Amino acid sequence: MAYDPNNVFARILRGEIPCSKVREDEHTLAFHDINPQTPTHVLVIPKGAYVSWSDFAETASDAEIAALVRAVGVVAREQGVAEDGYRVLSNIGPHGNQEVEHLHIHVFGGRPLGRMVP
Ligand code: DGP
Repeated sequence: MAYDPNNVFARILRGEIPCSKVREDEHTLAFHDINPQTPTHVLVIPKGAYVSWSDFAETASDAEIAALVRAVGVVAREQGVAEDGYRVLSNIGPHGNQEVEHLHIHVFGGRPLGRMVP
């Protein structure tokens, strides 16, 4: 799928839309979801223009991939959910109900999350 440079997360990255920032490094940005589903609901995104995990896995540098993985773990720790546990989720493509076509990882926590279906 082609990357749309005007998707909402691209606009957040360019500073055209505000966000409630949690952390940032050279390759990633983390911010609170506008419509939180759990007490902690943070989105972690790469700064590069990737729609899906496949795009990311096949074209991102090792440094970008490492930064995204690290950012998720750091966010969980810094948001105080690492000890009790949390859930990491990416919705990809139409079957995954991806709403924003810039790769993002949801970090959910702050309460028991139950079993995920499916
Ligand atoms: P999904 O693509 O279905 O994985 O979910 C996209 C998420 O992005 C959804 O939980 C709501 C969130 N979202 C959409 N627009 C904005 C926005 O402008 N700001 C923030 N912080 N979150 C947004």
